Amino acid sequence: MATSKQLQFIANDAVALAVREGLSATPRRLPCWLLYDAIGSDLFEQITELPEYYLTRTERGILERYAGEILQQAGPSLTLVELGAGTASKTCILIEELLQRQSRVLFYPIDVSPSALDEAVRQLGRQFPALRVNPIAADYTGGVHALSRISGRKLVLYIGSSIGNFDIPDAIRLLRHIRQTMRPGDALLLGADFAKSPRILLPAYDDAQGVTARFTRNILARLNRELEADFCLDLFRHVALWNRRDSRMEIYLESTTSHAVFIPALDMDLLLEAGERIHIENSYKYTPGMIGELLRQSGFQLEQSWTDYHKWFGVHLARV
Ligand code: AVI
Repeated sequence: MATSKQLQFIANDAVALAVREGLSATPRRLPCWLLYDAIGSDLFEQITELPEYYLTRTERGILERYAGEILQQAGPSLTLVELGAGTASKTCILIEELLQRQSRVLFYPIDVSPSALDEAVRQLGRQFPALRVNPIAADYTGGVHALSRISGRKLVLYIGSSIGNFDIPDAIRLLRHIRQTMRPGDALLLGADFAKSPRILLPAYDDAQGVTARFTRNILARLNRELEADFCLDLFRHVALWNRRDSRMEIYLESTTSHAVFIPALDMDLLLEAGERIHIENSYKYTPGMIGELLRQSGFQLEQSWTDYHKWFGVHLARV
């Protein structure tokens, strides 16, 4: 049990602030970045390998098939930068192709997780001795800031459809911010999921093995670990819905019964009704028109797009 002084300290940090704000709101919500503690990041890695979660392997397929064309289009003498790089597992495809074109390649993976960056440095160092990796541990704001200090012609990678977890105005804000750090000749490579039938989308976010449900419920387990909350995970159902009007998957945790929860670090009592939902995440699914518009409103010009056979996923090259 933490002392009251420790609890006070915890209550001041970003997690506590976000939880207090989100769980006091109507309807209740939690920000999706809270999903990614060490356990959540591990569960997300498992999601990317699920048969229903087509996104990762489809994007990987596009990169494998079109790496040469993408780099040709991006231009000569590139420095690679990746936002939200994680372990940079898909980026290897571009690095391998780039090393055939340039004798010297510099790669700046940017991520909040120092352990993911360590893993990236280790793996890439083993696989590509000629590659120079300069990891930057930072969140989006700090990471985008770091971008402006990188010299040379940049290819900025923002792949994995992470942009889809931002609401449209926030996505535009983030892309504008990225754009401000780029110079003429630099390029952005954006990976984004396309809108498709809910028959494909719903299982991708509610898989048969229940890994995605565990990933979502881990957000409450995190609050139990970090804020000493007493959420009973079995009282929450993972709900994945397709919102056709807004072109997004919506993820919720639904309380199956009316019950109370106490969060000591926030001195906060919650009374949840049976059927009440806590919104956890949106995952936008774009049409080609939405992508062009998103980039245009962010000050980019869409130059070329690559997709897979089913047109399920797109990788887009844009310039300032
Ligand atoms: C990280 N992000 C692109 C994932 C997505 O598909 O929106 C997060 C995720 N949530 C549930 N499954 C995967």
